[in-house]
Amino acid sequence: MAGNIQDQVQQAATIQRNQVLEDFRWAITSRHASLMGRKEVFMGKAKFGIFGDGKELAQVAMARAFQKGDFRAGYYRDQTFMMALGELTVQQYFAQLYAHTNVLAEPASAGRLMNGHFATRSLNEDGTWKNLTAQYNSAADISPTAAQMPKLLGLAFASKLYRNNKGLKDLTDFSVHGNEVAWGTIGNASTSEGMFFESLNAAGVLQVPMVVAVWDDGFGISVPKEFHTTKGSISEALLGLQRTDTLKGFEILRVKGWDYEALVQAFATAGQLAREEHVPVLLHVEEMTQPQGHSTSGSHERYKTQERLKWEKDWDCILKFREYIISSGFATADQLDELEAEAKGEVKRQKDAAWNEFNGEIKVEFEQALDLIRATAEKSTRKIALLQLADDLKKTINPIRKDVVSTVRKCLFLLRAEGEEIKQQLANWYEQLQEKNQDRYNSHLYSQTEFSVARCKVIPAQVTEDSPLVDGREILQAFFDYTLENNPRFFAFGEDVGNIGDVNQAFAGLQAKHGEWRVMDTSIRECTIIGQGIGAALRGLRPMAEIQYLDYLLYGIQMLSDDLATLTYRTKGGQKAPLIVRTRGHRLEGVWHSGSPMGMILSSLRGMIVCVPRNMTQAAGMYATLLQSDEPALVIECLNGYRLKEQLPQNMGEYTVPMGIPEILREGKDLTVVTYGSMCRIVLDAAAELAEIGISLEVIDVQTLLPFDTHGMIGQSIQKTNRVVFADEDVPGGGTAYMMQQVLDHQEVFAYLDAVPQTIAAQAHRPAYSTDGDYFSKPSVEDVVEKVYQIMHESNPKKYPTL
Ligand SMILES: Cc1ncc(C[n+]2csc(CCOP(=O)(O)OP(=O)(O)O)c2C)c(N)n1
Repeated sequence: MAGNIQDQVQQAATIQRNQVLEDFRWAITSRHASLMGRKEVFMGKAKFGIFGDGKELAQVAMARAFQKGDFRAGYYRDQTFMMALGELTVQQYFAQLYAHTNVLAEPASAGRLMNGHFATRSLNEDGTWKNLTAQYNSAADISPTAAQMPKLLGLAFASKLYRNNKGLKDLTDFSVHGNEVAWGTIGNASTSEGMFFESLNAAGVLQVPMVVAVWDDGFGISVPKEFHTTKGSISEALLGLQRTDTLKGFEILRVKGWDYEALVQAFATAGQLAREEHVPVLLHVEEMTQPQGHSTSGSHERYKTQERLKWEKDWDCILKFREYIISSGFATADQLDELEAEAKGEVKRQKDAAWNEFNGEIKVEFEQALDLIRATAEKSTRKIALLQLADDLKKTINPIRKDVVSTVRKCLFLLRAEGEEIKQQLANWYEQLQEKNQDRYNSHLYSQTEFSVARCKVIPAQVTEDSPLVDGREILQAFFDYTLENNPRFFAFGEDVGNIGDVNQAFAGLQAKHGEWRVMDTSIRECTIIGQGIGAALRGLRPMAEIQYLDYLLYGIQMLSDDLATLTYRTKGGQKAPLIVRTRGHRLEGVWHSGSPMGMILSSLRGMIVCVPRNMTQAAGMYATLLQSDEPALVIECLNGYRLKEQLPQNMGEYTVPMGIPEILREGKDLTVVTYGSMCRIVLDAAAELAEIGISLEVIDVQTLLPFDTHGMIGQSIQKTNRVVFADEDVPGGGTAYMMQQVLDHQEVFAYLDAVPQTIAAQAHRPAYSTDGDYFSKPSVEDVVEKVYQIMHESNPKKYPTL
């Protein structure tokens, strides 16, 4: 079958002389960038290097098949591809190697990622989208092996939606009739990861335009491919995915990494098939090499045999390319030598320019610091010590910002007892520098544009006495119905979301009403459900990915943590993926359906919004806020809340719930209980019981854990009550510890506390089954009553005698 398709594209892939020489120029340019890059690391000018040598030829071929609007999701070997596309200059390549923090010098990550992590910028500075169909696009790389695969699926899936969902036809900045191909690259060893198989299976089911090129150099660092892959060959192992005349599946192609004509042919074939017919393609590129070994961390002579090392030299793709060019009569050896010399000179020139620009910025700060320290020393009683610090700094070879800042801080520490007039200049300079460094190293964890959740309009829910009482799930159903009607970019998908409208029926009837391209079922694959959402969101859509139960978020949390939560930060605002992940948890039944692993979530998802609505009215308002913003979010609905009655707001779909603003559910004066989610009802019940014996609880629902109480409302409450308890259903030291830390660190409450702040949490083990299991595992009304009473007893044992 592959043969027929290859014949069809023969015409398109006819090799031209100028094309060949252009490809040779990129291949050899990239090779010299790798060779010089390694030297820079060994000279101490960069910390670590990982390069694309040995993989050049396939990448120039891939670049030929790649079109505007297409997306790449790949890994650290792809420099040649990025250069050949014109999306990476050699100077930018070296700027990343040095960790240049200027986004103009290093547009992929502004120095935040180690070298070989590629990305194009999808956003203008103000956070608005660029026209993605007018540019070549690369998703922002991450280091975990195979983690590019789930979002690759989503990037390809977006084309499917753009082609089939008629409501998206006006979004011409994102797609031209779904013609865009998502191109993935992955090392042969990394195909052993579960997410690789999960992504491939999903792509085969969904029939999305995804081309996966496996760069096979026979090893994964030191481990040979026989240890990685069944039959030692990923294309052999995956033959069952091959489509047939009657069954849909993958097209599987094999090609040698040194065979230029075959590579051009194979990539053209793969691209055409994926683009026109939305057939996924696996392109196994074998017999690649790694001339300098895996990375600067070690040498491959340690684990490759002499024969293998010799083979790699003899079959080096650039050597073979030269032979091909000469034997085909496209150029002579002398002409190629000349081309190579030119390319090498250009790499050196751009490398030096990158270094001078990187180093030049630091040099300015370095000189300023030295001048200021010396000037300050002249006025100071600590003159000798200060001059010594300046001298030490001066002697540093290739000084970096850390050397400068660390010295200045030592100086300011020495100057602590000196008058303002002596240290002010240095201190002011340091303060300004720290602002710049904050922007260089610590900014953009969250959106800094007008699409940030902080800027969303707050519109209260309109509920009157006449508002009907309905099941919680119907509130959500009304919200989703409204949003599907009014926001064509919005779609929802997950296990059982489509036909039955999710296991709790918040989408019941909505697939029938709005169509199969808006409300969809997926197979059971949490990791790629997240990736599918990330990829679609990277292409301008507003996906809502459902994880059926919070306990199963673990399967998807790696993608959320490594990819989604870091996206804005690691591109310094160059890309966004406003994915909403919807799930449900906290309390129901047993070990895998009652979890509330908030500590895990809070530690791993900084960079995302985390909402914990206490009921479905709040949840719908939060979704409305999130859909106005461009921030990725996790919303955890209460598993036991879908059948509880709530009043249906009149302005459904329009009202919003602000992020980071707690709500006081009950006012009180003796003690503040800070909580969220299902625990709100328990704490309110406890408050009612305690009120009967004269203890007045103030109950605060934090509503969102990230961001957390941005206006300091909890601190204000503690100023009034002087006592506080943090309560949730996580293990001890999980979500409650986080809430306590946030309040103690940021709200200056210590002076107002009359009692030790305390926590109420679940047991450390997973919850036992059934109602009794729940009672003895999770916090109960009695637990809250007794804990609060104990605190009051300690304040006033006479009034509140021992229980
Ligand atoms: C999840 C994960 N595990 C381990 C690593 C460390 N690591 C980086 S590259 C690599 C080998 C990858 O080999 P392969 O996929 O064949 O790609 P190659 O480097 O040979 O191109 C390993 C183990 C990692 N980055 N991520």
